[in-house]
Amino acid sequence: MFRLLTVVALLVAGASAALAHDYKAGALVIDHPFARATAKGARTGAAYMTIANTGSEADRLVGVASPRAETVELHTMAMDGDIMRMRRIEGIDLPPGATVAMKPGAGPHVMLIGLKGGLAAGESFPLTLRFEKAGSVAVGVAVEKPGAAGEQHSPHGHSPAKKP
Ligand SMILES: [Cu+2]
Repeated sequence: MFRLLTVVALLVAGASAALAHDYKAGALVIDHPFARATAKGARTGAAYMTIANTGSEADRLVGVASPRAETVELHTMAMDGDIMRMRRIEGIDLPPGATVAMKPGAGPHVMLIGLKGGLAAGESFPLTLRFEKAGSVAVGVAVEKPGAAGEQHSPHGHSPAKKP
């Protein structure tokens, strides 16, 4: 009985390790890059991940690229009165010891503009992150089912009129 339980525990641990994929680049640990599935043929999507700087020197995420979209940008979202707006940012600071969480609904994220086909749950696509000190890191972004209403990234648009 004890042996059986051990095997089950190992299987469960193995499964969650496969889902929670992470990548290391120098002192940076990039955990679980993911995106939410979009409508078929959607032109925009967003990717999220957690980046921890375990070193003693500051680094900065300064670029993102993917063959999956025509343009990939770093964005942030912030409340402007009652309206959630997003804007492009040049980089994301990673102070020593800091963990920056990109997650749906608020704050920084990777914006995919001009998606080549929508994002389907279960697929995975390549994303390259460029850091000032750690250099370029290739990660795989796992596409997950759309979240509960209100957690989805889609409501904010990218109307050209709002661009500076
Ligand atoms: Cu965005």
